[in-house]
Amino acid sequence: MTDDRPIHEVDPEFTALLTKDLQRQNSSIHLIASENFASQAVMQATGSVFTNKYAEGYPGRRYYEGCEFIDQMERLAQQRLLDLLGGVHANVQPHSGAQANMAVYFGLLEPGDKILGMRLDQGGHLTHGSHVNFSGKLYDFSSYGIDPETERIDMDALRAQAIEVRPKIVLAGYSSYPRHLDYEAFRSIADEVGALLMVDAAHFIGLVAGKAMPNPVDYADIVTFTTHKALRGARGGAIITNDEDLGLKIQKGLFPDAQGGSLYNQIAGKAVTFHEAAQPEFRVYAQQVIANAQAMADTFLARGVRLVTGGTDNHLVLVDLRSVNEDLTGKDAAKMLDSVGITLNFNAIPNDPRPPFRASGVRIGTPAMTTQGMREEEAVQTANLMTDALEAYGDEARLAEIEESVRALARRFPPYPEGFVGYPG
Ligand code: DSN
Repeated sequence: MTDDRPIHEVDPEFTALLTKDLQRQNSSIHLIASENFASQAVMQATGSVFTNKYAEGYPGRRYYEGCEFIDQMERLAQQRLLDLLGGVHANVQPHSGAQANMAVYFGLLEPGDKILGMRLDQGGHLTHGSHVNFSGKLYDFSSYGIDPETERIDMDALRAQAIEVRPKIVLAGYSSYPRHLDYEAFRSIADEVGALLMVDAAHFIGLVAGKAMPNPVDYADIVTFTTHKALRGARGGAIITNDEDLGLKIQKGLFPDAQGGSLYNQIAGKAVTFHEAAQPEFRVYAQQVIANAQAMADTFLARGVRLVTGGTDNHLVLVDLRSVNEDLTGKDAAKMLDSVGITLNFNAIPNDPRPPFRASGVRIGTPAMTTQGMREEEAVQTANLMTDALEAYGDEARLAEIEESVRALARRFPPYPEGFVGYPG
């Protein structure tokens, strides 16, 4: 028999930390662009008995017995994902977005092959060829950035670069670029140089699922993403391909090349995530995420704060802090904002004169605050409070006043007012 006592009886030391983080989540305004709050149902699935099973392999072809229901559950997750986003082949096993990207590279390329992706410090991602990451160490990445004037991806320059480099994969996608991607141009560039088009949609796939953004599955050969950002689900990754053969190669790139046994509790959570994202309410949510980002952007601009690209089309706003205080680094600003109840991360701005660990910007994302229940009115309030705090940097008395207002606002919008399933808080 398993121990069926509640967690606070079994492990009070752990439970004290859990309680503190629940309180932290319930008492702040959350603006980390890659975070969200999973539902009770998703957490029930991730905390379920599916955590107990080994099932290496894929449905119908396992290295362990006892996989009858795991197979059905994984197939359910795959089918729900294809129904939600389109495509031909779905893989729901990646532990993370990084593992999803690794599986694509492992499955389709040889070490040393060429990929063209967006530079990390211009808005890309670690796994898009950063020299500190396996991607940059194993593959021959060339990087594109944004035009210094427009701060947008210059598709003509990208085309010229692709013609020169002749990569096997053209990789689109970002972790801090606040604008739509021109999928038609990406597609035609990939076709022109005989490359596959891969889109890493981790940040925005939830907005695609909610029909608030164009769908990269309509254009790309391969789409990778995470399931816990704007998609608001269980933590993990997934891959969709538009070709069965590509899907099978990538499937092998994941298992056995990159991963062993998958996290079946997380795959269970993904199955529930895809179900939730298919509901009409999720469309309302996705629209609201973008409306909130635009309301925040407009407020910052009205207060004289410079934003990279001058605004946003998606869930992201990238603030150039130098327009508020020339001496304030991203790191110091993020720490101060967290102390007054606004949680976000510092971020390099394009061509940042500061090193990445100090940076000159902060990145704002609206998926989590929208799940908290905030709408445009609160987004405007939040942007004003944030600007007040940045302007008051160093003035502790004023910051204490601002914190009171932030906490009062946050208290009206706790993500888990009743605690969460199996643990009342
Ligand atoms: N670490 C994620 C982000 O914050 O954008 C991407 O993997």
